[in-house]
Amino acid sequence: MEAGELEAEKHARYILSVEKRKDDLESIVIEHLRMNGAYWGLTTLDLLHQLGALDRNEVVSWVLKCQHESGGFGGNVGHDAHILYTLSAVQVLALLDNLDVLDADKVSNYVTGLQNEDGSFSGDEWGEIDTRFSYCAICCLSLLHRMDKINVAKAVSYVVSCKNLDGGFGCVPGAESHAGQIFCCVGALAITGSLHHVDKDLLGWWLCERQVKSGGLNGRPEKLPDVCYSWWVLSSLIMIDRVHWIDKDKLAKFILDCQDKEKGGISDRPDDAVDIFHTYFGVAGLSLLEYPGVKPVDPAYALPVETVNGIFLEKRRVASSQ
Ligand code: GRG
Repeated sequence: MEAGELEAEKHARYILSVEKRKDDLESIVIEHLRMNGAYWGLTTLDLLHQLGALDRNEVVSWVLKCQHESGGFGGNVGHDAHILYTLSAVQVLALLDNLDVLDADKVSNYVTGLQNEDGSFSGDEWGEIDTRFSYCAICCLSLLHRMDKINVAKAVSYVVSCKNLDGGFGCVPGAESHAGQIFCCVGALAITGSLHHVDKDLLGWWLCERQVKSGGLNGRPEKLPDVCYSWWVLSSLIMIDRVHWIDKDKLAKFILDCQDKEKGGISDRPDDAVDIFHTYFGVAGLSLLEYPGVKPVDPAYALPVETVNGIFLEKRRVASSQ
């Protein structure tokens, strides 16, 4: 793979420009989920070795302004708390090596309060249940070293109850397998050391069938390919050790074909309009493909490997010095 084909600097400049152009359509469209946008944008910058361009203190103080008394975070200042934004806030602070600014017990109490009797998680106080929220809760608590605050056995058994006969997973028991939900379920099982519940050959087969002629991946049968599935499918294949079942060069080419080579940014499919979500998942997909010049990303935590190592190796160091 040729390092020169990825327009790394232009993508970094595009990410920084979305942040600056607050009145532009793209900024307005993501206004209510700015915390997710911050996670996508900052992780992209870091994977491209460009995080230095950013005022870290400004980001950390904005993240803290989005926190509620409950311990959860909103998508922006003054917006309601939700587990989706709470995970993004924790990920952003982890990325900036600033998790210490958080009261980890307060955040974990919010997450713990969202676990239901059957082990599932609600996204917020209104109660919608989805395996996305199981992943968010488990990932968040793991990064905060507070996994003991939930009933892990029940959380795992709920995720397993969403497994289908095709080996995939859906958002609730009986729901259709979808690559995004598969990432959430496999990620939750990987983080909790429960991957033995996955039929790796069966799921690996379903996932590698997501690759279409152009080299891109779709999220379920008969659907169009989309750059974001480079992340959802590939990370899952890596976690179950079946990534060699797809054509990696063809996928890398598909992602590179979705770049705006002039202005930067990556779109869902070639020649479509770019956005920050697809720019992140395109770059993260290339990272999973070990594309030259892109930092390695952890397939379960969706953070740079060096960030994840910093969090878990540091904990081991502190524990062994006590
Ligand atoms: C930390 C990476 C990370 C994620 C946090 C929110 C979340 C956990 C995961 C979301 C997983 C998910 C459901 C992804 C799919 C997103 C998507 C493109 C959905 C589109 O669905 P359809 O049905 O599209 O509109 P298709 O491609 O099926 O036509």
